[in-house]
Amino acid sequence: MINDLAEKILRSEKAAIARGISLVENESPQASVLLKKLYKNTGRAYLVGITGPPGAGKSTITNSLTKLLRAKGHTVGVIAVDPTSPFTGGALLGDRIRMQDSGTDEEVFIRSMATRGSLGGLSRKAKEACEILDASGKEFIIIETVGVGQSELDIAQTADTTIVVLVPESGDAVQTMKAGLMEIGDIFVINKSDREGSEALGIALRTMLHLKMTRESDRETPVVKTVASRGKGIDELLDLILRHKDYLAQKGKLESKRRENLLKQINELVNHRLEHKFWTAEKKSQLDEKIALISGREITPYDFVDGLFTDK
Ligand SMILES: Nc1nc2c(ncn2[C@@H]2O[C@H](COP(=O)(O)OP(=O)(O)O)[C@@H](O)[C@H]2O)c(=O)[nH]1
Ligand SMILES: [Mg+2]
Repeated sequence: MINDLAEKILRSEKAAIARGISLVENESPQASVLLKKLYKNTGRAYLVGITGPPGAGKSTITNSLTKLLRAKGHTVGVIAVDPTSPFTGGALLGDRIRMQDSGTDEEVFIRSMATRGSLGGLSRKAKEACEILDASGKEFIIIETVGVGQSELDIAQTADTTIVVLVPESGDAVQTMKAGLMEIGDIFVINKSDREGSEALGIALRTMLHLKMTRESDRETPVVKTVASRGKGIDELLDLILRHKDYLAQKGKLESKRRENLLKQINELVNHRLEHKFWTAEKKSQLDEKIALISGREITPYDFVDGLFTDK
């Protein structure tokens, strides 16, 4: 059955891709069987991460970018991770694209993943969903995440090219720096540049990026202004993505970036498995039993954990 599903995913059948991602999302034991079968067919897609504050226009940009890539004959997969609006966020994106022209397009696959369990789990699942899309032959995979927490930043960072979307009203550039977005952006987008303040944001951003460049990189991080709702600046954005792709390839950086991501992924898998194995029903009930005493300062958390590790 999984063999059959894998075959269909490799043939890029939409229903099979959807089923595969559901297995991943539900942490079905079959998910890892599937991922193992698909693995040798992955590594071919180019991953683009789009992150930034809620409402910055990430979905609108993803939508326009998808259409543009399709117009140029590329196949596209989209994973929208939106913990801030578990029920509508991603669905809106799907609907919007469906309402336009990608709904019946066999070469586009869009999926939103909401937080059901932990965010950490979500980051792992999003990456696994990307592997499925990759194996299905999508040339470009866009991952949209809200840039507000560590997990979201992790997801964004697994991309080959990470785009940070800012808007004039999202506050000043300093706030962006605090949120850790400055470090992860390969390309910065000032969206809603039809609004006041985009000039000032552009200047502040370029100044900070220039300082960053002189410190650590041989490449100046580009800033592009867009009005995504009118499709303005998206051509330029795609051009910058492709240029970054070339830059990574030429400098041998794509390979090292991906290897680093693999190491991270392996580490996450190990941690996940250890944690799962460690927390037996018995240990969980011990915790339930003792938590009141620990919080009442009668037992220290250190002694309690020592006990968990010595018990057998
Ligand atoms: N004025 C203006 N509105 C925009 C622009 N891009 C997107 N929007 C609107 O901003 C809102 C949030 O966009 P969305 O793509 O859902 O943001 P996300 O939360 O970052 O995914 C929507 O109502 C969009 O139509 C833009 O360039 N200018
Ligand atoms: Mg969105």
